[in-house]
Amino acid sequence: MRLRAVLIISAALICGCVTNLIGAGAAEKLNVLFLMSDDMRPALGCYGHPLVQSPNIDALAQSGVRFDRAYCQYPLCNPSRTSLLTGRHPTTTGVLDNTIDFRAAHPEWVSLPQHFKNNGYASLRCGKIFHGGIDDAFAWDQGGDPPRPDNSPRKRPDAKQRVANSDRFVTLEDDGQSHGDYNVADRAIRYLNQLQDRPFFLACGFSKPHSPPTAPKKFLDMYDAAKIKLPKTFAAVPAAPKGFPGVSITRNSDLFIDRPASEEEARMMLRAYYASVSWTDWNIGRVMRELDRLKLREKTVVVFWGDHGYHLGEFGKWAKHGSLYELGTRVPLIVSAPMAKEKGKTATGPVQALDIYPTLCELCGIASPSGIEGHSLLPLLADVNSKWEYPAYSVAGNAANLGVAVRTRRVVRQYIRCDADR
Ligand SMILES: [Ca+2]
Repeated sequence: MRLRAVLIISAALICGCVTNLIGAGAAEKLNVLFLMSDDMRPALGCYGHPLVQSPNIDALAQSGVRFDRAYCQYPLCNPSRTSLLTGRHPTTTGVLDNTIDFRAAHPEWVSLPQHFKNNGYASLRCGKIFHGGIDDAFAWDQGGDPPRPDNSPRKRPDAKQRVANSDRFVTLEDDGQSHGDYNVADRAIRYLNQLQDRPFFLACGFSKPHSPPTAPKKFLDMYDAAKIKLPKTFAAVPAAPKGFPGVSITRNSDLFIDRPASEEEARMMLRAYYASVSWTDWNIGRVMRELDRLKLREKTVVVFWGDHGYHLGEFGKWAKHGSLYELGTRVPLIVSAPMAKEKGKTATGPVQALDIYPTLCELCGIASPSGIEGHSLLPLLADVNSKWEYPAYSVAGNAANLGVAVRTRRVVRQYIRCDADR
């Protein structure tokens, strides 16, 4: 009975929100600019980080709603992205690692960019949106990979190459023009200039700060390794905190693979990660300035999202694989919608990455396809203090051994204690 009452209230709020948010009788379709970053935890100025410089993402937060407790549904690229882009939990998609293409088992599902394409939008991809090598070929008008013949599982990355990339960071010349992420922003800018006559869904995915963290020298120079504090729970090798099962902290598979990290090395890696975050922010700024220059901002919903959390030495762990802790699952999420009443506000209730699918549909006046498991965030965009009773679920592991984390409003204290950035 209580659940029913909540649903009725939510429905009423949603109906009011659409009118209030995008204006009654708005004839013009809103565009979507979906900005993604790979392996960026909320180490950002607007999330209260004391060191990291992220002026462009901070400005975006000022123009919209920052979700302080947003969670990915699985702390790994492919399962997390597949969940968001299909609007379904990983336990529904069955995609629990980086090799599986959801299309193999579910050719009838409609992915988020495909849905916008089907509804008259120009659907454009630049950079990493689906996981590398597993693109949804029919979702895009431009920028997609060619169709794969059989949706077969993707080959696992070469283990030797992974180890070779471990424990190092890459310094670029000038503004980083030689790197793919610079070109991702360039391509997004080109698309924006081509898209004057149709509504667009432009997905722009940066590959950094994924390992190896990479940035031009001037971004590294923004941070002094000697001033970077290691987390209180720093350890040289992965070890579960007292009272938690050993399986809750798995071995490192991106950085410091199978070897201890010294405190000096850890500080240097933190510096490189922060620099890589700042360079990603700078590339995002390039795209946002072009959106403004073309006077498209008032017609465009902008979302910024990171695909999962990231350990930076907490509990001796680096990166994300297998971590259901706050550090592994909490992500940056900002939604900036034109005409939204709430600007520069923070929503504190737990929300899920898979809520983005129905949110974008509703903001753009498109019905969500059947089977979508998230909830539109429109009530929170209209009033960040709206009643929001949905929990956030995250899973890790495989079908035989699946760990589950559930977040509700009641675990706020626990989450603050776990976050070493605060
Ligand atoms: Ca990732």
